[in-house]
Amino acid sequence: MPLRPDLIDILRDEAAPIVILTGAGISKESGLHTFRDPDGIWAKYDISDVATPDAFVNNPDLVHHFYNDRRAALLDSNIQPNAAHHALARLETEWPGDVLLVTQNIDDLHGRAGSKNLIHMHGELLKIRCNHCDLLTAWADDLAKETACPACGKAGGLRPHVVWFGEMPLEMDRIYAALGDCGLFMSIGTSGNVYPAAGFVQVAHEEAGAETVELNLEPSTGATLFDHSTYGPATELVPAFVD
Ligand code: BV8
Repeated sequence: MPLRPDLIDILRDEAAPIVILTGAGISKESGLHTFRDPDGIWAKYDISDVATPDAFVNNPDLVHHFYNDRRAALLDSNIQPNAAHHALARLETEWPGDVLLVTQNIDDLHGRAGSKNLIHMHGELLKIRCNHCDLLTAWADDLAKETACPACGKAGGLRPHVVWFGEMPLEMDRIYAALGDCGLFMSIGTSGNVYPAAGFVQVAHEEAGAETVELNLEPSTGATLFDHSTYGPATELVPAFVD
């Protein structure tokens, strides 16, 4: 069922805490690829070759190449936050209650748009970390080619700061605490295929009794789990929702 405008007014009057989950669809109109659409990243690469801990052990050069290509795409000057990213940054400043933005995206477009209360649950493309000493630092072309960590000196541990399949997503305690206390949960631009993110709607519904809203180009895998849904491009739906 579509979201009733008076529901948002009621939630605003209550200063209801909001948790927003975003996925690759919100960055599509900025020019970045999604994963599971026909022209998506997983149509060109096999997940098991590039996005698992085993892939990095078996072929680190391919994994570095995969993420370096995506860094180059993200750093293209044509790639900028779009109207949906900006609208969510506005929501954070204008909403009377807490707004937590949880993104599965490893791009930096939410941050560039001005969102501050932001969790990158699957990591950040423009950071690199050391498996040996947990050094977390900004990615740099020469650093990625180093074999030794500049902090601990050990070789072979520098890896993209991303959460691969089989690894624990980041800041889960903080995310579940916010889900258990929210009045509104929104899911934007995600196909609902990857857990634990795909299960957040049920946590918000069952533990917090939250209203749940899906904004996406098309019904996601878990579309029936949402109380309300609206379908179309994020650059239209999200500003319309916020403003
Ligand atoms: C974990 C790396 C334990 C970073 C990514 C069975 C077997 C084996 C494993 C599992 C299993 N069941 C569950 C699992 C666990 C597994 C999993 O979910 N597998 C799936 C495939 C079944 N999950 C994990 O391993 C996770 N870790 O579970 O740890 C645990 C247990 C309990 C509690 C906590 C932890 C780790 C998952 C991390 C995966 N990392 N990638 C990278 O290289 O980017 S996943 C990858 O998918 C990306 O990170 C991406 O963010 C994520 C989600 O994809 P979406 O963002 O949804 O993108 P997608 O293309 O799918 O959809 C885009 C949507 O946008 C579409 O619906 C489209 O219609 C829409 N759209 C398009 N254009 C627009 C639009 N919408 C609006 N406007 C538009 N213009």
